[in-house]
Amino acid sequence: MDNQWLDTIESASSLDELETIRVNILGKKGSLTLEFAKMKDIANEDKKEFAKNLNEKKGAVTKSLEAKKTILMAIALEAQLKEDKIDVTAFSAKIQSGAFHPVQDTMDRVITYFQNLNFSVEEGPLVEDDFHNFEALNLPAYHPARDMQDTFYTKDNKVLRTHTSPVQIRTMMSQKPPIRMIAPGTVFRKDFDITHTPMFSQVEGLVVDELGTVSFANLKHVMIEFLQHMFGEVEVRFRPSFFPFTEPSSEVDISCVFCEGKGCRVCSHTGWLEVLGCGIVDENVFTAVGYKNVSGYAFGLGIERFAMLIHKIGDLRSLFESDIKLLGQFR
Ligand code: 2NM
Repeated sequence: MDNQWLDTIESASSLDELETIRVNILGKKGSLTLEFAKMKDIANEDKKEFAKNLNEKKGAVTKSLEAKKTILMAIALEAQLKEDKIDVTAFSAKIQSGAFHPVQDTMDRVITYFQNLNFSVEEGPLVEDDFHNFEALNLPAYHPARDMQDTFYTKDNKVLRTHTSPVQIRTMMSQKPPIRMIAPGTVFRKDFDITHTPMFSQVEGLVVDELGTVSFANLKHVMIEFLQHMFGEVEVRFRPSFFPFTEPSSEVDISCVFCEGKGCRVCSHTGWLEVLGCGIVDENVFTAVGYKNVSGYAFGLGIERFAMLIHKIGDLRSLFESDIKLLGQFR
């Protein structure tokens, strides 16, 4: 087919040039468009043949334009990719990324660990009444153990909870056994020195099931697995202790994470660090919440202490100063 336009299209060496060619052929005043305008001068009996011929040419031109465009685009892309090579050694603007606060990070890790063991996460009020914070926990009025808790009182004789145990009381009073729960949250004690802040974070846990099904051996196993998850390959030891709400009770130590048990200033040259308290729930607690024929274990720990041991932070105060320079180190 005699089609001079095809040669012109074939000669295009860039997309811009091809577009100019397209307009020159198919635009309002394009050469092919003008050919169509000649139709009116063609004798009626020749019109059909003329139109058929032009349409064929137009079809070939359109196809050729498309084909050429595809080729030129591929060439342009190739050229751009060569041009756009990234210099990975070039300096770039510093990006400031955020970090979780070590207390929040530690809290999240403890919560996630117990959620994966099917413990529910329960919450309760920060301002508590005497019953939930003390009475139901086997700490009757004038019990000497109440002095252990340096309590903040409100004017209407409520307390800022001194532990999260009132959440366990509320959960037991609103749910039937079995219970597998943790209570994470803020607690308050009138205690302010180099190792104590009046506000801090705790996680306490509680498991209750039919009488005889929950043992101290179960508690030991869960505590050992948990502590080795949090601190790595540490030794764990249980010392007999006392809490009003558990009997028997135990304090739990891990081998010192600073000196690996050899003895250093942090562990007072004992090789051991105390990290949590636990025990078998005292029958008086179950009586207070109306539970019968059950047994259970409970445990409690301070999140700031955990965070300090995990991140090797020497001074408790640095966890409360919100100093970005310091917190940025715990990314
Ligand atoms: C601890 C240590 C030992 C504890 C006991 C209870 C409850 F409500 F079940 F009686 N909740 N938490 C407990 C036991 C807490 O913290 C050092």
